[in-house]
Amino acid sequence: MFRKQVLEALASSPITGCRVYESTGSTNDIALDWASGSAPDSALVIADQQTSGRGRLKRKWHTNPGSSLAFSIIIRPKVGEIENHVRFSILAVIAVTDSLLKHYHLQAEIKWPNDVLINRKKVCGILSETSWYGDQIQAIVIGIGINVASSSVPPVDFQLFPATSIEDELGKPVDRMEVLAMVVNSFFEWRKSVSKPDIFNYWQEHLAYRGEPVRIIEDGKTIASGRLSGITQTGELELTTGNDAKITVMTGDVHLRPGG
Ligand code: BT5
Repeated sequence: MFRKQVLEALASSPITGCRVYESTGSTNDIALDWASGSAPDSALVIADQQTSGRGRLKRKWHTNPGSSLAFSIIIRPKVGEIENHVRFSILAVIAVTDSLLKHYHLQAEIKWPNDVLINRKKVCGILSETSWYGDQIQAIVIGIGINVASSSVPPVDFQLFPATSIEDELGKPVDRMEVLAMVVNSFFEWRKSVSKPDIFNYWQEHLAYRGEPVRIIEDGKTIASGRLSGITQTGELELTTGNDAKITVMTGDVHLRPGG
């Protein structure tokens, strides 16, 4: 049933190959393994349930059956994309945000670097991983987890940051497969702009907490604080500190939190 629904939803998308699981450990693990072999560019791995879904830095990602989307897109970057390979996770966060804004008119925002929030609660997380063959990129795997129905939201003690689902925010049922098709199609549309500044403009315009006080946490300690002023053209977060100095923060083991 799940397989049939997925294949129907993706029938007119640019997906070139698809592995569908009722339940698996992590779609990123399957995709990385497939990418080390014969996976074509634009292949996709999806599961109804993940038993060891992964977040960044060994954190866990919760995927309940029948209520979430958990999928990984495999990209074999072409000339012009290789030098911009780090931007593929930005394409994913934009694809999700844009779909929620345009189709459901939800106030979706991007929490740097690549979470999607609705009403300041996390609805989607992205885990991008690159596999290398020597110094050549073999593939980029972009894992996307989206909470669609209410039952996809993990228990409060599992949440690092308040979480929500599309249905909770919309107040009505949503077709999971419609969300899948929209996000996948949007991702491939945005892929055409991977080398253009448009993606940074979009990222910046939809950035959560812009102009507001934030703290940057690393290993549980505040390493920087200030007003969030934006994103640089290389994707670093820019803060303005109390004495009007600008500081930038690189993606890494850092967490953004509201508050002065
Ligand atoms: C992420 O990590 O947000 C990236 C999540 C990527 C998940 C996708 S699903 C398909 C693919 N296959 C995988 O195995 N992974 C990818 P991070 O920023 O580290 O956030 C992880 C934290 O979010 C956890 O420590 C929890 O506190 C919280 N969390 C876990 N599951 C959640 C959920 N369903 N909704 C909201 N928050 C969640």
